Amino acid sequence: MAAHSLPKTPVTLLGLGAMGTALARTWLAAGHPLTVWNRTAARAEPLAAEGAAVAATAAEAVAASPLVVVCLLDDASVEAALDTAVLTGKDVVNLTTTTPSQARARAAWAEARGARYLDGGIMAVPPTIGVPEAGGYVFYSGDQALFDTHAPALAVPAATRYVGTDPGHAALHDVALLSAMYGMFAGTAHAFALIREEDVAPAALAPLLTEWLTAMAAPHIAQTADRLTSGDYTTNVVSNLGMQTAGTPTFLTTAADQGVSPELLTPYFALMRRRLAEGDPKEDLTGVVDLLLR
Ligand code: FVH
Repeated sequence: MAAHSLPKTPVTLLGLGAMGTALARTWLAAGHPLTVWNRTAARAEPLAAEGAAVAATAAEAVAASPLVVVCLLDDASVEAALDTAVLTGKDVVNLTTTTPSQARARAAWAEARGARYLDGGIMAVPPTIGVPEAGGYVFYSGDQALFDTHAPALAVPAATRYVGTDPGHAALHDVALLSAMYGMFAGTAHAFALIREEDVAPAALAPLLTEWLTAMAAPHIAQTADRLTSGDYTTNVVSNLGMQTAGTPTFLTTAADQGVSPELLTPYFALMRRRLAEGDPKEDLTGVVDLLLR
């Protein structure tokens, strides 16, 4: 039998919020028998019309399929939903955003109930689910045999990236990337605030910001990783810590002159000053990473 005509793995999905509904539609479109459950039953109605079986309870939904995907609000809602379900022999894939320690505890919790467990961190938003060209993907970590068994079904909504057997590592990667994203959002908020009262259109600044951040990001990230690996923070430094710290009053004074709060910049500048006081002015900014670990 050709691979494309093999029977598709039945999937149970708990959670029909914005993300769960997007996931559900991709499995239905790919021909997977799909059973869904949602706390608020009305949210399942459109999917029933599209071919999903709707379970009355989470326990009934879990019983319906070997592969149980959970996409709920938070870890507490996962525990509430799975509380009375029989997990023995099930493959549980939890795509709910949690902390790494919650993911590890949830893995132990599921395994103690006889399930295999895989955790996931979704690096996509609902409109990009089922749209491969949008570039979204899901980090997975935990039981590798489960991942290997269900890789084709898991790849239906978005590309997959397996990051190891530690069930906390998908969440760790997810939170690391999103934390970096919020730092970038903070910088762009400050930049837009600086021009807000001037005769500079936000739409004119936007492409300049995009171009600059894109040009800076790749070399900065790669060099930081190389220096953290080698422990050498001073060789071939282009813009050193001493020079950059000396420049910080320019940014703070400009913010004050523009009537902009410096509160998004000052934490990072304080770390630069501390590193300069304790370290070597010829370093780059990598030493800030070490300061954060104290
Ligand atoms: N939407 C996004 O942009 C992001 C993209 C990255 C990944 N996140 C995470 O995905 C999880 C689900 O997010 P969502 O967008 O589907 O969230 P909501 O639309 O708010 O739906 C929440 C669902 O959770 C159910 N729920 C909440 N509390 C409970 C509970 N105590 N017991 C059972 N179910 C619960 C809720 O049910 P209802 O309110 O419809 O009855 C929804 O099904 C999330 O971890 C994101 O961080 C999304």
